[in-house]
Amino acid sequence: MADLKSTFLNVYSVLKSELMQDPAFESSDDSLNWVDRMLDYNVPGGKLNRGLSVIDSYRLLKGEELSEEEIFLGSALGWCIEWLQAYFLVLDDIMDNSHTRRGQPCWFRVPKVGMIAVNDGILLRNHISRILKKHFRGKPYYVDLLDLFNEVVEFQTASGQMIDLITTLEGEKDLSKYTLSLHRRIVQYKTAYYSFYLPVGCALLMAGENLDNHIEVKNILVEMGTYFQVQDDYLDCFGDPETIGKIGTDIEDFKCSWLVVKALELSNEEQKKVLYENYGKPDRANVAEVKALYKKLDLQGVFAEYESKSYEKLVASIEAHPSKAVQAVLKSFLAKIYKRQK
Ligand code: GPP
Ligand code: MG
Ligand code: MG
Ligand code: MG
Repeated sequence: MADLKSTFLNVYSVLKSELMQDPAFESSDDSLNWVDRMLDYNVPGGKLNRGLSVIDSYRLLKGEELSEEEIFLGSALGWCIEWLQAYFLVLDDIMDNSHTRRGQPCWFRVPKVGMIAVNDGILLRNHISRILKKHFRGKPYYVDLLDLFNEVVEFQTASGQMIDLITTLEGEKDLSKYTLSLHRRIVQYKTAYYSFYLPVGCALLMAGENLDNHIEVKNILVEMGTYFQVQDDYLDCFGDPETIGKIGTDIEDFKCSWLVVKALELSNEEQKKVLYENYGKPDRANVAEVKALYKKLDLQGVFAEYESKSYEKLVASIEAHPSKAVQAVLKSFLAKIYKRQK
């Protein structure tokens, strides 16, 4: 595993230098330095789960060890997902007015970056197309790969992000709209497709599969992605910022988080009043009131219950799948996120 990770990291350096020598743009020293720094700051510093899982899944689907060429291609695709993640996070942090990410200031908060980060997001997105073109143009699954990245996943994520954002609009803030079904809709679209379906979809395409034949796999992965975003919502409030590398902003931002939905479900009239008066305000004191109520309602216990129930359900639907190779792919994903602290 450590070896796979170092191979994977080597591929990052290869892709980065290819992008910096892209003949479609005559770069200067200044632009090279900017791109170099921007990429190192935003692309490789995460857990790399999404990226590494492409190679893992590809190997499991193939049922034998991969050749060097296959490892390179699987890694390149894995990096495309990490690039996509970097693109989303750079922009998400601006939209969520966040402060830190992966243990450092959000890119737009770095001196002299500011709103150049918006253009960097666009560049990161374009890098993906450049990588795909350079390494996959000749493959029979190239068109399906482009379709998967562009039309399916990017469109769905941006649509999910849109609902996540418009529910928090000033003047339209309304806690009574925050239900489990709205939460589900948001997180499926903004997180599950790109974080869970995309890596496996890439591996399936590399293994020569037709994605239309794997709807059940997609459903299970979307379910897993939903569970993953519930964990993210939980960690936003109850996680250790040192460990998760970011400081939560969901309460201040009036987000339709799983925690506020559960709190609304469990509150009596008086407690609801506390939520209505304090949720979505920037002051520390308001945030503290909300957090105290979450603790009083034992949302930690409610989450622990949800976590084990989701796990059992996911294992049951994975074990119902006819292919042992697919089961192995899905189980390895689940093992990576079950009870995660970051
Ligand atoms: C995670 O939401 C969702 C994304 C990162 C998708 C962003 C999509 C765009 C089109 C920009 P989050 O805000 O809860 O994540 P975090 O807690 O990591 O900030
Ligand atoms: Mg967000
Ligand atoms: Mg965010
Ligand atoms: Mg979050």
